[in-house]
Amino acid sequence: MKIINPATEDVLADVELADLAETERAVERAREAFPAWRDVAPGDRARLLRRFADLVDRHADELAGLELANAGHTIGNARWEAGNVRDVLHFYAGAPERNHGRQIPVAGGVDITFAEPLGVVGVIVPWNFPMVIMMWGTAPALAAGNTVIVKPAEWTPLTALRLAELALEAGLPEGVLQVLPGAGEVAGAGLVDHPGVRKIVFTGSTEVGKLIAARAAQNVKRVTLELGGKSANIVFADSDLAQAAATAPGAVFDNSGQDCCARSRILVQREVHDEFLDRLGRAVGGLKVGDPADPGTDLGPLISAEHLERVTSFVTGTPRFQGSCPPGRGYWFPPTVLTHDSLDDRAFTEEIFGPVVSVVPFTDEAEAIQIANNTKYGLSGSIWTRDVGRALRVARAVEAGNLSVNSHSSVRYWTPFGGYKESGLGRELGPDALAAFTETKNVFIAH
Ligand code: TXE
Repeated sequence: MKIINPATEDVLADVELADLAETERAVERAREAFPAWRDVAPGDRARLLRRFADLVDRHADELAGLELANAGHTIGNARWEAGNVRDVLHFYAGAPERNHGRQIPVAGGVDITFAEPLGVVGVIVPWNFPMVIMMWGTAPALAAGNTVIVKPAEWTPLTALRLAELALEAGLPEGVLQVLPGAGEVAGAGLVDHPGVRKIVFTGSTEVGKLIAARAAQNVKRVTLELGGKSANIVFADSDLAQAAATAPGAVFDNSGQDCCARSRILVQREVHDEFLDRLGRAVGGLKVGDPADPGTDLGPLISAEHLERVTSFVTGTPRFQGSCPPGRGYWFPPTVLTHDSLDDRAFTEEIFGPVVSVVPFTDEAEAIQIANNTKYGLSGSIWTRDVGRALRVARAVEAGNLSVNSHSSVRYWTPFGGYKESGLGRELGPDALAAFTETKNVFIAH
């Protein structure tokens, strides 16, 4: 398959897609590599992961350049992402020696629990944050002693392929981490259906996530799902409005809105609604869309012509504000602000996954919570207020996995990340992610 630079439409590479037979061979290799990897001494496994992290660090510019070219990420974002991949590896490199079970008091013997690896784990990755999302699933899985097959998104396999090479260079044994470029319905579904794959970590659309959960259920395969979002950014009248308006664009337009955490519904208390909109309009007007390699660029292109068409289909009337974007080659879409007469508008209810944000008014706290929760999704959200009691009340009432108060920051590799409702199942990152890659075994020894 031709791999395209979304900013220029140039062909970057031609990558062969795995068929079902190749997928099965990858599973066989991962199964063969598993027993030896499981039995690597914890300290040695930790050292290998740290060496892998160091190589990522040494190749950070190269990896950032690949992500920039293949996914259209701005250079600032792509560098942050390479750093995140390194940090996630270092964080979970600390896990093998701490992945211990428990000894529970019983009569007549000793009772011990073990945290055992599952076996082969399939990590199915979307195109929006290719290397970061790959590593969120891969690092804890490897640290726990599993072998991993990564299925990158069709459009964006380049960083994943390079990371697999670096893993080998770091000394991870052959077969421990494989990257299998392929179509979702072939290689992806092949991993989901294969009884030898014991767990699937999937990030992508809610639609495909449901399909995967249903298919995985056929052999009671473990799944972690990170799916779509339509998160609320709730701005109360008592907030620092200048700060709320200045940061709102970044919270939805970062990565050109191709972010499952995008705060794509801004709910603003009525008395400050018009002032907020004015400020937001000015902030949006100042955003620069264009060459992702230019450090002054705020938004790069969308991932593909197909996705550009989908995003465009959501903007039917006249937007409240719209920025500009480059003409000519590349999949560009300008940052766009919508207001709505009806909260049933498709653009207000569905995940657009592009640089489009909706602004609607609310009257009081109860209405803000009601609108925020009136969605099948529940991934993230922000609350802007100076009243700490209100901040906590609203944070507890909003049905979402990752909330921030007077901030839009919701992703740290050492804190848990994941969604309520149809935004997902299970949590990634943080201290508990390892448990998602182990099976608890209980052994009783009579004496
Ligand atoms: O995702 P898919 P797409 C949302 C976003 C976007 C929409 C469609 O709204 O516009 O989904 O994106 C693999 N069995 N998100 O079509 O299809 C596929 O090859 C196994 C939100 O790209 O879900 C790819 O590797 N695997 C999101 C991965 O699943 C299958 C990120 C994701 O693709 C498969 C991406 C199958 N039957 C899109 N079908 C987020 N939450 O971050 C596809 N795949």
